[in-house]
Amino acid sequence: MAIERTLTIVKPDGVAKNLTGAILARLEAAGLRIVALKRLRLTRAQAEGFYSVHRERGFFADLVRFMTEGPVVTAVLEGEDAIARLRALMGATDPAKAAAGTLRKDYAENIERNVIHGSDGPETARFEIGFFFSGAEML
Ligand code: 3AN
Repeated sequence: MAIERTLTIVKPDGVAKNLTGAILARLEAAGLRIVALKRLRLTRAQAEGFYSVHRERGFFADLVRFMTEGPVVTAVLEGEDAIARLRALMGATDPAKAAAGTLRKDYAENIERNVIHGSDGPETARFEIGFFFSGAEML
């Protein structure tokens, strides 16, 4: 297995509920290492840019509104097979379909307010890491 880097976001619902530490602790306990970390409030333009692959979807406007409603905490995670492992720890997009023991099963309200984002592949991870962090911010 290769060492990979991936991007996670504790979404506004997770930050508002003070779950940032609990969520990051679960990722660390599973062997993923935080190599960069920041808290910020996305502008509308940033949220639209980050989720531009979804711009034609019916839920896009709601998604942008949700992702800008309050601060998020975003991190770069490193580890073996980090991209797939983060996705497995998150669980399915819809928490009603998420497996027991996943973050979304435990903490998410619904398919939109689902507490955590994780890159879905190597190309997305590269784009998403570069969206938030410069090389000098990842050690
Ligand atoms: P994931 O976050 O599991 O990769 P994506 O990339 O398909 O899921 O969707 C991005 C985000 O868009 C989701 N995390 C969720 O907040 C929102 N979303 C996805 N599908 C729906 C939907 N059917 N209705 C409302 N929001 C959705």
